[in-house]
Amino acid sequence: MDKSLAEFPTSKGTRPTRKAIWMKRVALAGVSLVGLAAAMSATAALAAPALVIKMTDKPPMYEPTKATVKVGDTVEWVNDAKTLHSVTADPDSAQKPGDVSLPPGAQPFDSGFMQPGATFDYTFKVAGTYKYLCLPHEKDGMIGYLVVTK
Ligand SMILES: [Cu+2]
Repeated sequence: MDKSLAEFPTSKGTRPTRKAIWMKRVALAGVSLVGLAAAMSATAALAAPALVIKMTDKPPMYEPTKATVKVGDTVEWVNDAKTLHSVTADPDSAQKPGDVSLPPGAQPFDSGFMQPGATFDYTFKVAGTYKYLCLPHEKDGMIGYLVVTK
């Protein structure tokens, strides 16, 4: 009798099915775009102002007080005096309502305090009548008028 029984291993190597969990880590590389705008400083050719307005001390006033320019013109104010002056076309800065007025759609502007010899340039883009004042001399009636035509 052939006892040589080929015993097949009945025990199956049961391997528990393991789900391999694949964790994908997506590294998000932050792409930073370097703006070139900072490096691009446009140096526009300085055009001569269409009008120069002087600021004087005695009495404190703009000379000329009233003038007319065109849209696109640049007006230059010059502190031709020995004290501080300003070109203030901002209604919020007026002590007395009405001392500053701007045409509809015009943005307020303000030179801030100008030292003797300082200049301030502004290019008008909106037509209409501008009434502006000098911060130190509003009480003295230092108010200017500009009519900007199209
Ligand atoms: Cu002034």
